[in-house]
Amino acid sequence: MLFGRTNVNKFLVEEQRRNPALAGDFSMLVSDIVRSCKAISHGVSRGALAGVLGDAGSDNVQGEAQKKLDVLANDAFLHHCEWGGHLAAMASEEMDDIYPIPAGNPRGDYLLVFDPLDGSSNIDVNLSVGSIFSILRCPGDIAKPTVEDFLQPGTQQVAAGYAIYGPATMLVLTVGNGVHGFTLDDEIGEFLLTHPDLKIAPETKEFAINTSNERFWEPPVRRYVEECLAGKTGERGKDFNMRWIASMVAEVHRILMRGGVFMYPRDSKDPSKPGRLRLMYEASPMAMIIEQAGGRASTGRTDLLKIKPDALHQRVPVILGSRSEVERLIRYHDEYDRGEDKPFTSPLFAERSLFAGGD
Ligand code: AFP
Repeated sequence: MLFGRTNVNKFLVEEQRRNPALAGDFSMLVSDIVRSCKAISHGVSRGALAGVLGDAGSDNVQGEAQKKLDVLANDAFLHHCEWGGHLAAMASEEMDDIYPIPAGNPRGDYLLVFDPLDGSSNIDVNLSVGSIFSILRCPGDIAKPTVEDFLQPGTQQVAAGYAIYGPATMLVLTVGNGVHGFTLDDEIGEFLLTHPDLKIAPETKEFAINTSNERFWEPPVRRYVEECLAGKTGERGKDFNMRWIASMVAEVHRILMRGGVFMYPRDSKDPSKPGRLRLMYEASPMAMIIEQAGGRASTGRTDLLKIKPDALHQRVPVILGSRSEVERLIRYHDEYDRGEDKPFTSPLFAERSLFAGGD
């Protein structure tokens, strides 16, 4: 087995031969992304030894305090992906505006969107974090890429993936032909195919949601969670487990490995934000991965992949994972919107007008 495993480069070349639509330098672009992830993995694993823990002393466009590793990971993506000639521009959760490929470097007709370090609150406590990316084609003039070029629904993604920096570093990738997992072999510096054709179990007994936000949830989500908590004696007739890692990459990875449902739903915490997670950097790429693995991804009312972004840093409600659970949650939203849901135990959530409205 030592020499038998497919590395990510071979996998990509084979995918490109299978699908001629993955034009020209696609596999080389993904190789640049892979190099970024290896560099970030190295920084994350060195932690305090490399002096990379702690705050950077700056805020990102969302007004969130940046960690040193947020900034370093962002720089790693820019540095590894700006010179290859495959991209017209990049957009990052950590940058206010799009980043056109600097003058002097050749440009290609792909766009790269990324969250360089997801789950940054986990960095300083040595827990799992990850990077998320999405590749689009540039529909406009590659000499003058604009924000509008990036505002495409998730269905237009050419590829999506993430790297998880956990006990082992893994890369999980889809180019529209299933979802495949590669594990980084530090000794040879390569990602090797270890988890081909991942499929999400359709049924589950695990859910992930930040229950400290319970008072802000809409009634359909409260109904779902109440039923899970009631366990064997309740509506669902089985006991559930709850998990919360505070890194979407880690939650999605667990769901890919053994099923489950992840929710960061619409809530009333901050009326200016319809959800916590970012559509282009988190929701769309993860939705592509989840659906390619046989799961389902929704806001509760709309398929995540069908949403055309209005803005680069737009936020959305996210419900994704095992198909049957997500479909149950969609049904609960529908029943609530049509006034056909069951009464709720809490008077707060029986007050329909508090949460009325769409996504
Ligand atoms: P950061 O990368 O900005 O730390 O955010 C991570 C994240 O967007 C997502 O990965 C988690 O699911 C979510 O935030 C966790 O948020 P809370 O635990 O604070 O609710």
